[in-house]
Amino acid sequence: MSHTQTLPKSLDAVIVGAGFGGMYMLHRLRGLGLSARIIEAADGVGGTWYWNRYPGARCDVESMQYSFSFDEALQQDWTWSERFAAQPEILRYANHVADRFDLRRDIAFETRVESATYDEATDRWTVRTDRGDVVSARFCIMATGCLSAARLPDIPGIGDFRGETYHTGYWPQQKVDFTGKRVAVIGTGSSAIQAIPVIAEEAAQVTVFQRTPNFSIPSRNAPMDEDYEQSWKSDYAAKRQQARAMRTGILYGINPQSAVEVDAAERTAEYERRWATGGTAFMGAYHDLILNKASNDTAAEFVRGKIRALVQDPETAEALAPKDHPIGTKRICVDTHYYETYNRPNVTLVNLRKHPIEAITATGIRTSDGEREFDAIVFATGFDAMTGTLLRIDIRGRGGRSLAQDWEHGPRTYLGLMIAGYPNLFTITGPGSPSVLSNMIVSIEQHVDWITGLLAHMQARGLGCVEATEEAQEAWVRHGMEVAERTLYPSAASWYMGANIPGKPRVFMPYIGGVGVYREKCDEIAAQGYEGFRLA
Ligand code: FAD
Ligand code: N01
Repeated sequence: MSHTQTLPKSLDAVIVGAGFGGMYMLHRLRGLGLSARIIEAADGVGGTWYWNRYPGARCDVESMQYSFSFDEALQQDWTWSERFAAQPEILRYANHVADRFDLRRDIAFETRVESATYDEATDRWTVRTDRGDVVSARFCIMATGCLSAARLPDIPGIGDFRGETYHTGYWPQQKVDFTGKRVAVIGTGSSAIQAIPVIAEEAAQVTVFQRTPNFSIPSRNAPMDEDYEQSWKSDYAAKRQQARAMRTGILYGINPQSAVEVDAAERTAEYERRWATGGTAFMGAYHDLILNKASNDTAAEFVRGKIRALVQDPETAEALAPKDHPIGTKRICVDTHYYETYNRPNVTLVNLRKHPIEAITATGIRTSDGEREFDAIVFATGFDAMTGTLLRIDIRGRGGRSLAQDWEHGPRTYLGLMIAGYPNLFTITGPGSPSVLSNMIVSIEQHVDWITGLLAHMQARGLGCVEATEEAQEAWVRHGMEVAERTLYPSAASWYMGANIPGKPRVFMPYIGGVGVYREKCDEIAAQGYEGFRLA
């Protein structure tokens, strides 16, 4: 379905977003015999992997795990070319899924949902789009993504620059050619850390504007090893099952020991081993790295030592070595030659802690130590995460209450799946669920399967309305906060805490209890007749 075809006036379900979440939801709703359409702002499927086409964009969950598990033939047929897949390959995979399951005929592309309003009299949602569609649906499923509201910083003069500007999260479809150009990169989060080494190979000069350094682990990416691929494919069902029980939904070894229980030599050997293996499994070196500051310090110091060894200029190395947050409490980055890139003659780091940005000008960027001229500026400045995309839609629940007001002091959900006062509205990987702390395809499948189970339960009993109770929601929000406070996470000014957006409430948004534990909780609630939900 393209945007030129009109959306039906009435449907069982509207799904917003055609990333992995929306696509799988559509597939499952069809299985229930429900009429459903996806409404998607982009002109293609893939969500994150459609929008984030910046150089170096790549997954940091291994390809064998960052893929759908719901269809055995799909997981057997698809072949990944690298240990960690790059964005173009993941986008091809998303398109393959759309074609294989014939999803496109039910997707309205290039159409943005502007509002969703619940009507108590009819028990239905009215969804309005920027193309003037008005669709009535019993269920409204937000598969809008946690990292899909890209954000430009509030830097004075940002509109004055006359050269090229890019945001990593809205990268053009055509290749951007930086050959011979002077390029500024603002930001040093995961996106920047992936993009900088690749841009530096092409551009004449790259100047990185860093406010806060991040910890990054080498990916050790490599072409897919056929034996490794086979070891997964021959045992996919069991391996997926094990992954679903893990804290992050990723199957890797987590050492049950505490980092402070072992002696320094043993600890260093373990960190060296994980550093050599590469990837986020580094954080599994000891089970308590995110729980105990003393343990965390040992891992953080190990990585700082690596940075000092990799970066030749001592002042640059020191500026790149994070000291303001425990390792892992901001999303750990995974790179290919990031730190080494600063040894190139065409790459310069500007430490904004010493010399803050004062303004963007017509020709460049002015900091407190002077102005530098550029041909292009890359904003790798991140997202209004978890709540941003939802709150860009005017969502109205019972009695006209607005989600923006209800979440004024931070998001409140039951299980990250539903919101009290908003019947029949679901949020896939919403705040209050493990979501961004996990392999998100595992979390997406779990949410979609759970919602499908609930809708089947309702169908079987002739029920038309489900809503989270205020009491269940309050208890879940409290539990989420208690669990977060037992960890080191709240001590970092991260986007998990809303800290990257001026004025955003500082609340730890995802659920840190673990993917396996959370799944059990959701299943238990379902088994008890959907405890905490009102069904009618
Ligand atoms: P998305 O893929 O974000 O899709 C949401 C869709 O909703 C988008 O297409 C958007 O256009 C659409 N949409 C939003 N609002 C509206 C609206 N109002 N109207 C119409 N359409 C709308 N996760 C991992 O687990 N491992 C990784 O290695 C990893 N790497 C990442 C790298 C990058 C650069 C980024 C940004 C994220 C990464 N993630 C990673 C997280 C990633 O977002 C998820 O893995 C997953 O792709 C999310 O799928 P989704 O369907 O939930 O959301
Ligand atoms: O965004 P970020 P991202 N002046 O918010 C800086 C996923 N992802 O797009 O920390 C100067 O992490 C900001 O500085 P500071 C992953 O979940 C995964 O990189 O606020 N600088 C920071 O350095 C990730 O966590 C992969 O001081 C400013 C940067 O911009 C999430 O997406 C790859 C500024 C933003 O970093 C977001 O990552 C890519 C200003 N005014 C993304 N404003 C994988 O590899 C902001 N910054 C899996």
